[in-house]
Amino acid sequence: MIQKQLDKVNLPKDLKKLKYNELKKLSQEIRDIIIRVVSENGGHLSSNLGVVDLTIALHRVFDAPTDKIIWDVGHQCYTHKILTGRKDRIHTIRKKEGLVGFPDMHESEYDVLNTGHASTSLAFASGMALARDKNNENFHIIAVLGDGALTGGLALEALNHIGQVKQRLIIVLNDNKMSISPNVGGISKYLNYIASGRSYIRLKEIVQAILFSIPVIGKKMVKATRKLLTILRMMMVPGSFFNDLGVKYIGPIKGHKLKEMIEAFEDAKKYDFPILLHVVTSKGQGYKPAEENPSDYHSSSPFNITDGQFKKDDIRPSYSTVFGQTVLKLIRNDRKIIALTAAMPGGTGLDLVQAEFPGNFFDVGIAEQYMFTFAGGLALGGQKPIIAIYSTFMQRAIDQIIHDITLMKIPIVVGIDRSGLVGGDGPTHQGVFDIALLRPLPGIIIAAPKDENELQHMLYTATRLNAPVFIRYPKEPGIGIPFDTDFKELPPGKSEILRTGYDGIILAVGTLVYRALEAAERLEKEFDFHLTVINIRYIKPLDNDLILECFTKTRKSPSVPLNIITVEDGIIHGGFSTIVQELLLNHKINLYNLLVLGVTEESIPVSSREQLLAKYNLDTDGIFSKIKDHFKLLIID
Ligand SMILES: Cc1ncc(C[n+]2csc(CCOP(=O)(O)OP(=O)(O)O)c2C)c(N)n1
Repeated sequence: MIQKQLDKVNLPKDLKKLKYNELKKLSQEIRDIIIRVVSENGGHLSSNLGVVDLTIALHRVFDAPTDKIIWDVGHQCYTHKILTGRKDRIHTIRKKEGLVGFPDMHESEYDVLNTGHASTSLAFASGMALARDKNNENFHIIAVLGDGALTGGLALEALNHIGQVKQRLIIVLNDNKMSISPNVGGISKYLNYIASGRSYIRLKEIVQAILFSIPVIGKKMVKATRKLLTILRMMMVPGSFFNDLGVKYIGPIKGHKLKEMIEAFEDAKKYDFPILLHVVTSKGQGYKPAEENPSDYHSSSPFNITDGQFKKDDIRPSYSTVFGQTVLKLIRNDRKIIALTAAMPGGTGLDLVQAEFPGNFFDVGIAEQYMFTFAGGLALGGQKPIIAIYSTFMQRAIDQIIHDITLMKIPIVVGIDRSGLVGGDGPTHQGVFDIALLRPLPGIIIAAPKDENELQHMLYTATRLNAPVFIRYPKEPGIGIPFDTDFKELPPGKSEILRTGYDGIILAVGTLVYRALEAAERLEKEFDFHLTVINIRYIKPLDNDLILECFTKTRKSPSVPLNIITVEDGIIHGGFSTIVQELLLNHKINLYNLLVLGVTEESIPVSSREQLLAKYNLDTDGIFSKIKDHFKLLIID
């Protein structure tokens, strides 16, 4: 049997023994593994295929874990995990109790940081390099970031500072021209320009044109000037932007040529100031469907390897799709609406708007902070911005939301996608903090639809309100109910009673309402325990009147405690349940028996959404059992 190259490699040091042709074979073996694993588990296929060669070259040249390799975002870490002692567990990636899909310092000493959010690598590298120098240590620090991550303000702030402090530090810019979608903005254009070497090509054309116009000696001189052109190329192509900032630019380097990269990385060791190696790679390299359509395979669901078809059997629309479709409908009637995304047009459903109304759509790049303040400016100018953003990435813009939007009560609408528990990506991508972060902010409205119809009606209502409105919805398919064709207003501060019972009250938020409803029905059947279920709809302002009225109606006598259950898809500390507790306190309701159901841990493990809901007792079974146990219900005969 032919021995596989990967059989010889358990740790990065083993790469140093391999010849170039063996490294090339290894690269193919790793690609095959990544394609197979992602086709089964889902995951970040195209970014990982793009950096197989780059990762091999880095681990061949540097000595991790002494040298620190920092992966920006970290979604491209699969080859790194395979080469750093985890090849036997790579098939568990993104699964319950499996490897995390991002670097995780608790998982391996080779993972320098926990990452998931973009553009952090340069700031960490900068701080670590300065600390290393102050400690008189002597290892290399290598930050690998993509051209997408470079559009993030944090990365640019770091570059600005690195150019000033001038720590010894290696930046590898992995340029594949793509964020999740094609990269946007001036920096991206600039990188394309230097990667294509157009300035050099133009110069070469001019020089050759002049020389050819000189009779007889022209051709000889062309040859003689080749050397000169090479020198000129070195002078012209290098990115003056980086050099002028104080970070030496080297490149462009071909990111699928192992020898070229290995030589460049070896050479990089000699500098004692910050350098940036511009490595040009191709997203999806080695798997045709991903090469042709890198965005679709960026964060891929499972697929058939032979034809690349995704294995989706659920035809219910996602909340993101409903959001995108609704914004589209709204723009058809009101061209002042502007849809905004920070590098997530596909994930948020706003690609639908981009296709039909490109003038009413802006992808600002990985620039969440900018997006909120930009939206503030648009709104002050009379436009009607609608932002779609993942809950986890909104965390980055909390100051802009407070200082630039809510303190001035600027009316914007925000769709908080992937709110609550998020499957697959692990702790860095959870959307559980948004209620707790937003609820103290003055004058805002926070809504949570129970299904896709409520989402579209809430969005419609939000565009008619003169306030900052935040609508949170999870990453899961809609309920699959018939879709209302006409919009209707759902007045802020009004909840909905879905069923009535006089043994207690469930106050449920968002799409967990249906699970709470089902649990209540089972409790009635099996335990003769009758619960009112309220669909909260608006977390802020809360429908105090309706809730207090229900409390009054439900209390059996002044001496019997009121049974209350809160159900929310978010962290309980500072979340919805604390709003209910404030209500009880403010209205001097002292005699109650409260069961709080929500997320109880800040660091949430890797699992599917359904597994996570079950873990925190937020699925139907969990809500049912928790109520049964808490109120000590006995089976009826
Ligand atoms: C702050 C933040 N916003 C958005 C994202 C979602 N996101 C994950 S990867 C990615 C694209 C990154 O592009 P790039 O850095 O060029 O890496 P590539 O995937 O192309 O290798 C985006 C937008 C994120 N992880 N963090």
